[in-house]
Order: sequence, then structure tokens, then C-alpha cells
Amino acid sequence: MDGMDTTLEELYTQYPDTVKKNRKKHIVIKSEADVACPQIEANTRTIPGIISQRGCAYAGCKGVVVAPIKDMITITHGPVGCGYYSWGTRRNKARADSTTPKDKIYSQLCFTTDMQEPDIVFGGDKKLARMIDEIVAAFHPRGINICSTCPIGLIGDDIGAVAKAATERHGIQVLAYACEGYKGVSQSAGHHIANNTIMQNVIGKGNERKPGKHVINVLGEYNIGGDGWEQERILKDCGYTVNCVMTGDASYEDIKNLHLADLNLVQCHRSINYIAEMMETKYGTPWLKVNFVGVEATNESLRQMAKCFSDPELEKQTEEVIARETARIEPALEQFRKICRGKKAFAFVGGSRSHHYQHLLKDLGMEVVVAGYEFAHRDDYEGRQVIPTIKSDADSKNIPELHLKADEKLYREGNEYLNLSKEQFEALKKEVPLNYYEGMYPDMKNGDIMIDDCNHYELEELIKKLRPDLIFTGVRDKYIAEKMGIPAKQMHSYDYAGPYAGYNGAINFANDVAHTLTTPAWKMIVPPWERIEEPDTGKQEG
Ligand code: CFM
Repeated sequence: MDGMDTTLEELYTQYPDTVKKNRKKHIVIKSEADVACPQIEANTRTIPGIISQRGCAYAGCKGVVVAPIKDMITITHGPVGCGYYSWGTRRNKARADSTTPKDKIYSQLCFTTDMQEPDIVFGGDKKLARMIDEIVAAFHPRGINICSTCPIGLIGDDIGAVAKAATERHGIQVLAYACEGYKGVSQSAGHHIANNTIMQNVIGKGNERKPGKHVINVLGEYNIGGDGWEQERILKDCGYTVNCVMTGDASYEDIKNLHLADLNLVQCHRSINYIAEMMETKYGTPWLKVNFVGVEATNESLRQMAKCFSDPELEKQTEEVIARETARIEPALEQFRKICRGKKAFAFVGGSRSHHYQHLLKDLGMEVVVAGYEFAHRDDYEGRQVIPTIKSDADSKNIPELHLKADEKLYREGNEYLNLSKEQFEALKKEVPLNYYEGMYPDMKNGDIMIDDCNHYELEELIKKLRPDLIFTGVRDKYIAEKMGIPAKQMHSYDYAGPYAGYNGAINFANDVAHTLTTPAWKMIVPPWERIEEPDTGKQEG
């Protein structure tokens, strides 16, 4: 602990006082003596001048939540760059099925109004309306999304009016998302905008419940590298009917029928919790946070789901799947563990995955010494879980209240540090229906670092000081690490690999990590701390 304090103090010395004061609030050292997670500042504006790894509201709305809906066409209303650079990089996979033929899948295409100077001066709404007409004539999609970029908000195009008129003209739903990039402090604002629009306009419009005894949705699973398909395979094996994996490989129709499921699973809590909570209030649909990344985490999630339904047959089938799948992959995992065990890792990704991968890395015997998020909120760091019980309609109506009660208590008392003793906190946990408590902070070890909105400088300094064996990170910071001779895995699109979720995903991941760790190339790079600095003579060459 003291060592880590000194490490951080050294890191802060480069900062001016105001920056130091700010950044200190975003970095926490894990102490096992703490009853609850110390307050970490999160979801606040990045200080100008700091190289952050965050994205924008448009990225969160269009790139993350909306664009993966496979049979809707998503228009980027704005300059071509926003459309082009948000095109195809996330690897949210989609495939044809009995209700969506191949020629109705548009999620891999890029549509943009390509706003030019005259459009900025005179307004772009006519161009947008023309584009919708062209799209309908050429593709006949089932629905259209319009996502605004920064200039649209600045010039005041009324995309809502364009969408409304187009809906009437063409008889298909055209939705407007005012997700200008500057809104909020990160992509997180965009998730919220997308959730609100889909909840208000799409969910609840269908009336076809898929056949099955236990019908579920997987919310916040975007099928990166095929993760959602692996989850569907496992869930079907356990006896569930998967109504919708949202929005990875989801169709417009699936989302209209979202409210007809019995339980919402929330895989990414950050980007879709708003829909889970709104559906709980509006339809009484209970939700459960799950994590299908990691073998133990997958097993635990399946067990918790089965508990929700109070069905012995389901519990039995779940245990059979767990036993069969775990036995199948364990020998291969053990081989990879021989390479991975004891290796130190950093995990710095988005708003959800760093925590999910803590579990999978633990399965491989690796230690996560630094973990952080780009844009998560405090509850993502703190972590908590309520397991609902689905018995009858009347019972499920009470669930929103239970959730609220648990949240309120933990936020206002547990997490605001009203000096709760361990006993008080345990009593609180008994009193509220919180029967499973996990999250980034609870899953860390004494002395580990938890960091919010880690910037370029901090990443470099932490690498120099802690010398991890491997870094799990994003597109921009990956190369910082690699130039320092530390292998990095890009955990947004998995460096073109995957799936990494579920049982098959665990094997893929272990294989990739073991290969990365043993790649001889990393030994050929001399990291900066081992380079002998040439004394600076002050003379200019040439
Ligand atoms: Fe959720 Fe995601 Fe994530 Fe996210 Fe993202 Fe992503 Fe992510 Mo990149 S929805 S918060 S906004 S799990 S695109 S699939 S990998 S930053 S940790």
C-alpha cells in the first residue's frame, strides 16, 4: 500500500496543482480494510489538454447502441468523417436468420448525409429528407435511424420533424437521435439518448412472444467477434428461449417484442441499464446483471438466472451444462494456464469490460494490478447486484421497489461513507435484497490501482513503474504500450479475434493471451527504462 502511495505521488509530481487535485479523485488504491469502495470520481468532464481515451455522445449512441440493429439503416447526419470513422470498426457481427434475409442486413454499410459548407450555411434538413427517400427507394429497410453529429446541433436542423414527415411519407419508422458529439462528458451520454429513444418508440410495439417456458433478453451484448452467439448457444442449451440479444445481431422486430420476455439479462451494465430500469418500471420485467466473460463468471451467472425462475428442472439442466462445458474446456485451459499463471496485467477498457475480464484473467491465474474505465459511472466501480425472484405477476410488480431500495441504501449510506462499520454494512446487505456483491473494486486485491479516465501520461508512468506483462486496452493506447515493449491486446474489437465470451470464448482468449505472452518479438524491443540515455551535448546535428 505504502509503495503504491509513493508510486502515485511520483506520478502526480508532473501535474500543476489543480490537475493534481482533480486526478487524485479519479485514482484509488484498493484497501481490503475498506468496507465499501472509496469514493472515486467518475463520469465528469476530462480536463482540457489531457489526452483522454474517451469517445463522444455520437459514438455512444450511433456506434455502440443503434448501428448494430441489423435490419435498420442508420444515417450519420453530418460531415462524412463521423460516418466513415465510425464505420465497421467495432466488429458487431450480424447474420441472416429465418426472419431477416441477407439482403435486409445493413449494419455493415455506412450511410451519411456528407454535409458540405452550403448545407451548414443553409441547413441540412432537405438533404436529409432527400437521402431518406433515396434509401427507401433503393433498400426498402424496415426502419431508419438518424444520428446527429456536432454541427447539426449547432445549426439547429430539426431532425425530429424530418423523421416524423418521413415516417408519414414512407410508412416505416424513422427515428431521430439528437446525439451531437458534444453532449455529456463521454460516449455514456449517447448510450442514454439511444436507450430513451428506443424505449419510447420501439419497445412494446410488437405482440409476438417467442415460444418457450423461460423467455429472456440479453441486453447490452453487441456480439463483438461473435460473443452473443456463444452466449445464445449456452442459454439455449440450458433451456431458455432467447428473445433478443440487444443490439448485437438484433432485428427491429426483436426489439419491438422486447417487453414480452420474462427476464432481462444485463451483460454490459453501462450502455443499456437505462432500458433495463425503464422496462422494470413500465412492464415489471425484472433484470439481472450477468457476466458471460470468464468460466466461473459464466457458471455463476447461469446459476443466478436459474434461481430467478424457481424451476428445479431448469436448475438441473443448468448444472448439467455447467458440468459438461467446464469439463470439456478445462484440460485446454490448464495448458494455457501454465503460461499465463502469475503474469501481471492492466485492464483499461470502456465502461464495463475491464471488470468482466478481471474474471477471465483470474481463471487463467493472472493478476490485474491496474484496472480502470474510460467513461464508467461510480456504480460500475463499486458494483452491486440484486437477484430478483420471478414467481407470479404480482411478485414481479414489487421488484422495481426492491431495486430502488437497494440502490438508495447503498448509494446514500454504503457508498457515501457514513462511517459504516463492517458489521453495519453486513447488516445492511442482509436487510436489502442484495445477495451477490461484485464489481471492479470488490474484485481487486490489496494495493491494486483503480483508475478512472486514465490518460496517456498516466498509462506511460504506470507501465514504467509497475512493468505489467500484458495490457488490455483500446485502439489509441495500445500502441503506447507496444512501443514500450509491453504486449497489448485491444479489448474493444479483440484485435480481429473472438469470440471471447462463454466457454468457447475462454479458450480463444486463453490461446490468444498465451501466444501474445510468448511472442519472441517483445524481447527484441528495448524498453525506455533499459535504454542508456546519450548525454545531451546541446549540439545540433548536420
Ligand atoms: Fe458496454 Fe461494450 Fe463496454 Fe460500451 Fe464501448 Fe464496446 Fe467497451 Mo469499446 S457497450 S461499455 S461503449 S461493453 S464499444 S462492446 S468495448 S468501450 S467496455
